[in-house]
Amino acid sequence: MFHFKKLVFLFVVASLVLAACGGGAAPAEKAGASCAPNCTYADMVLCYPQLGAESDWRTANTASIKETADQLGAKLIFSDAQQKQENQISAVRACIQQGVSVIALPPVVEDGWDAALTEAKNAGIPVIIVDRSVSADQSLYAAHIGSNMVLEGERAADEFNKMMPDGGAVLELSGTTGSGAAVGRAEGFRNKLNDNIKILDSQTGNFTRAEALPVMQAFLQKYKPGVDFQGIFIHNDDMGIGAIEALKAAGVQPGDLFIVSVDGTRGGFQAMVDGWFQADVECNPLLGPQVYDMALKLMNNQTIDREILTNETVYYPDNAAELLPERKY
Ligand code: GYE
Repeated sequence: MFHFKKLVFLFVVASLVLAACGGGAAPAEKAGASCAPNCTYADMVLCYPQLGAESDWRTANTASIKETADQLGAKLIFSDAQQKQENQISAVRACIQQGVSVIALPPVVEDGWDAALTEAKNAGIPVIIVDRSVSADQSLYAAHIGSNMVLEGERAADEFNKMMPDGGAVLELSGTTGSGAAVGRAEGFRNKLNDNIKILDSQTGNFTRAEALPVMQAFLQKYKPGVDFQGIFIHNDDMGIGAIEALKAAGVQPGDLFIVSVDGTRGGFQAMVDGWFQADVECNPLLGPQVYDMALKLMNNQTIDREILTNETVYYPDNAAELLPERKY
């Protein structure tokens, strides 16, 4: 009898200790939202701290997120960080304060997210990383939805390998320094580019037309097209359009250089129709439906895939004119 009482006492003490420890565990592991397992889109407040409005890709991404919220009847808290990480971090913190259901974060750069992601986790708000990746530990966010940027860079390299079998030199006009998109594309490009093709120079144009133009002008001051370099790998169509302006002004004709870009926007298709781009590697911005679908699953504590990669292809000039009118972005 005495032993039994002692055992019961020990059991109660042990349970209390366990309960206390459990209470200290990350609240993100609690079972979804309070409406779970029956949450609907009407219960959802989704936070989308957009990174900026730097390109046509981004404009299409924003439209997709907004339109999908309207279609599904979800509430959206949207902001534009103007390509500044500190603005994005403030927007994440404001959403945590407001107690949103889910944060879907397209990070401008890969590093520097640990504090904000930890705060969201401690507040029990799941975070979906959208579009570009983060370098933070996987335990700090629920999942990633976006493109395989390394594969995009590899696809661009394949095009140069086909067009320049005897080798030569190319320039690289790269995206925002430290962004998952630029890091991945640069890495993939170097993985696959034939040894006989040299990367003569690489500079960032921050994914914008306005910044790509002077970078291309500076390249043209230093290197002679067709002599010092035969091709340009451009990390997005907007920078491609900026670069074309500089090339035109320098008297370069469409087809004088091999140019491969990324995104597959209408502007990119037009550049193929006009003979400037020989290929455009697709990167699809229309991620709204997948983001909300996953957000609802997280609210309802359903299992999700940690990594959802978009299925993409490469577009060529031969049918660019035919496809252009159907392009959604
Ligand atoms: O390629 C570019 C945009 O992160 C995939 O960002 C995105 C890139 C896209 O500015 O146009």
